[in-house]
Amino acid sequence: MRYLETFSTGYGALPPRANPATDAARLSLNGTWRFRLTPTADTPADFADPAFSDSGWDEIAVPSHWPLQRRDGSWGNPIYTNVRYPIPVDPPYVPTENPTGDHRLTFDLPGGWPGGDALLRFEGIDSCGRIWLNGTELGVTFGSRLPSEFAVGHLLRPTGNVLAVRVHQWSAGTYVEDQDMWWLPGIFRDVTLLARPDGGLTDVRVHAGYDHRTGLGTLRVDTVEGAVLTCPELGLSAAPAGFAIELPVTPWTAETPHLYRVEVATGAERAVVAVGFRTVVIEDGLFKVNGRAVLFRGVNRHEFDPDHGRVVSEELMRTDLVLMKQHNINAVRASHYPPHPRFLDLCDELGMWVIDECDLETHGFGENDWRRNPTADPAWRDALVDRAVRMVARDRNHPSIVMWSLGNEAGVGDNLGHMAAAIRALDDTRPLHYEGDRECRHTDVYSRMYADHAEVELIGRGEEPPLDDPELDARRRAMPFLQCEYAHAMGNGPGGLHEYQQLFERYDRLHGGFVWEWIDHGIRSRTADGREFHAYGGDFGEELHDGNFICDGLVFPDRTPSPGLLEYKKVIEPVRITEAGPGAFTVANRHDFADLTGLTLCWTYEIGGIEHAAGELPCPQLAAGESATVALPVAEVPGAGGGALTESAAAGESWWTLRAVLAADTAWAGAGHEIAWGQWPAVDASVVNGVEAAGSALDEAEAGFGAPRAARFDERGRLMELGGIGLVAPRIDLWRAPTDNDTHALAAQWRHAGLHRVHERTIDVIADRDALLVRTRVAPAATDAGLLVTYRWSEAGDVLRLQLDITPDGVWTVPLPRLGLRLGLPAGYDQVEWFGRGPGEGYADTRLATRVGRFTSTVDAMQTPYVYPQENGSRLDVRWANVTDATGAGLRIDGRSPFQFTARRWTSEQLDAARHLTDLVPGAHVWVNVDLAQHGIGSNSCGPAVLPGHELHAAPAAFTVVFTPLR
Ligand code: IPT
Repeated sequence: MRYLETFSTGYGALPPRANPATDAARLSLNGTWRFRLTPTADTPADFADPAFSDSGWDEIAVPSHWPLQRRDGSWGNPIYTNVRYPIPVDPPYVPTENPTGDHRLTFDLPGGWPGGDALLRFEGIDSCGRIWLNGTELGVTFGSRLPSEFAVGHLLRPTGNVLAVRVHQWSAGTYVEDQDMWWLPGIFRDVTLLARPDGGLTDVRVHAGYDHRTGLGTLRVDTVEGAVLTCPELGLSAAPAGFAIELPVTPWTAETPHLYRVEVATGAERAVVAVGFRTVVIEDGLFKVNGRAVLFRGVNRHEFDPDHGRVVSEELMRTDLVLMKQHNINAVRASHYPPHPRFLDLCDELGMWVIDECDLETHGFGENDWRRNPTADPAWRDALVDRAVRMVARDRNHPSIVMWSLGNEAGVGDNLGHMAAAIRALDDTRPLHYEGDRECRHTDVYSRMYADHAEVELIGRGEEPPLDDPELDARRRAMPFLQCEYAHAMGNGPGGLHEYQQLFERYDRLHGGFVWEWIDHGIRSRTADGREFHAYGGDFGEELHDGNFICDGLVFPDRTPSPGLLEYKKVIEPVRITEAGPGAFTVANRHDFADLTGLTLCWTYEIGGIEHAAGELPCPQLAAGESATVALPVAEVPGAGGGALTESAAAGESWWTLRAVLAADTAWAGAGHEIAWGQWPAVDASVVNGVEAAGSALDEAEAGFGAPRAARFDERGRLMELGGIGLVAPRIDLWRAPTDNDTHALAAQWRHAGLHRVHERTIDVIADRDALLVRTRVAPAATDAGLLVTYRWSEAGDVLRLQLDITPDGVWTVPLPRLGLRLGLPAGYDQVEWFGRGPGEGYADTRLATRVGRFTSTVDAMQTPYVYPQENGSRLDVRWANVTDATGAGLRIDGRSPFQFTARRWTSEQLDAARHLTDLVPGAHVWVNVDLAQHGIGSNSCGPAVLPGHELHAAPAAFTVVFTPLR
């Protein structure tokens, strides 16, 4: 059997270990290497010979994935499949067509390089590498996201060393690396040469526990005999390693990531390890750190760079963590493989709970009824245990890691038990996670993915349906619960986050979850005419692919936060600020550990969206879990006292907004960064608001319908012009470009019902002194379901009022995407100002991050650039909106009740037809939707559909809008 088609662990590598930063010499071998791509695995390995001439070869960057190094496809292309293997399922065999990248580097040792032992360390080769140094074979490595080290001291020369690495895209390892991501071969993580001084530190194993009852930490560092520990901050000076030392410490938590720099030294080598003291236990069915239950406000993070794939720079890793911290995220599941080791250092430093997951997924065997699943096949046992051991040996010194995960979607089988036993033998201080086994045979926590709200609630109550085996059932029922994946963040969404969070906060057993997922893996590409877009599955001509399912993150490929991330930030905010009766508000500290030192409260009082008064208040100093009621600064706000209707309030809705911001810079955000906020009306919004004001002005002006003045209608009663602006007449609109969460099934129902092609039949047009009455029936072909619509137009001067009455006719069996009006304005009307929710988009079940205020934007800026074009950009609870040109001329739209507003340069049908953002071409109009409502969003692309309260169904509706030309 060829070496790449064996169930083995590879050969030649040294036992795994941690790789702490030490003062021993090291040489990065990253850089420009020579490269040759061959179509099969069997080209003679001539290049391993130092005498071989690679002068005719191309150059390649290491680390890299070769298909992304040449974007013309000449080095192959990325392939995206979610579950299915892109190769026949025939383990351990792989196709004869097996792109094989030969990598070659000639290097000299730097001056002063010590003789003696040295290691060559590869942090990651995808999927199988065979390695030679100076003509001698070192071995073969599997485990793409795991390190391998080889002893090379005896082979090194001062100059002209030749390192040759053959990398196969497909190998036996492919069968256990079926994660939902691009298939991308290459030496994609660092390559380093490490000098190993005689008498140096071979491995360093840190144990650092914390007893919350005594405030004492326990430190033990296991390493080579004779090593000593020094840490001035802990008062340690040359203390012998290998013994437990008890001493008072500041503990480490993700919220308060206190690290001690401990030097571990022998005469020959010194390392500095970042030590965080914390103890993780499962107690009383709760997941506790340092004695307190923790709530995961987490995300699943794949490593991704839109240009380089899974080659991620340290800068990008920090960017990810800083963005997460800035958005109140406190936990990362390393989905679905151990991340680049630097990432974990940064998690220790910035504070993040981490689930470190083994590089194991065999999801595609599920397509074949799990026949020959590696998890259950004894032939794979050693290879899988090897993966688990390499993960733990590399990562166990990190305080940020609070759980080990056996892998993802690998079915069930005995090998999981062998992995679990191996992990426990190496580290019994962290609970084990694996979602794929409902019986939780090998785990310490109960984990699910995409369980809907109802199931999560049952589990919260401990009332989940029993397992067949009563013993296993009792065991599982005593476990803490988490959702290792939930709230599928594909495209517009996820909806329903708030409802999940309410459950997580209500039931102690629920420890929160990890949104799927952090980033859209769109690959930056260009159209033939040079316009940039992000590619997804199918864009590279793959014979099998899963389309844009690869774009399901909270940040866009360029790491711009999506509205979903802003919503998540608000939903999980660790401080909650709410109204507490007249003149007061409550601040609740929902951290698990941190107090509120370091936060300031900023307040504003706005009338009609315009700041009337503002100031700062000290934040009450609350311990985790405490809350306090604070008086509003009413005295500082002229006219805000007491909730009575005052003169200033009568000028428009008045709102209090209270924001908790950082008082000083932190490692991840500057002073002033907003953590949490609350907002509420100062007086009953229904009593006083701009809507009423506008409506009554019209009423007072004795609306009528006489000789057409500012408005011009055609013979069918369609509004063609207002105040000199030519319009595409307002008409009833039911369609939205389906979102990813509207799913193929729902969108198919909508299309089947014909909601994207409704026609409007004029029943009659009656003009009298008071009004122009237009009655129509709106309906698609082939169905008897329709809507009976009455438009009642009345005018006062320039002001035009429309009262709409809508009554369903026939039998409606599908929810409506939207219900409202669509009109077209000439393209120059592209500036928007509104009073309502903003600044960003919102939908019925994704509305928490929006606040009431007055906002200005442009039609272009109001589009949300989801990688796959779909409904986006709606603004909620809009009282009025001005759509104008650069001079301020245009149209004002007032709603008698708040409406949902969308403006874009293309129609919903064009948006629906587009496959990439570059397909969207501005036309002659700005299309405005004034909606009574839209159907909610949900997360049904891989999770629950829209919750019943956020569905939109055909029902009798009435709606009044007022149009005013602006000049
Ligand atoms: C789940 C996978 O674990 C994850 O990798 C990703 O594919 C996600 O789905 C969907 O984006 S598995 C699914 C069958 C629930």
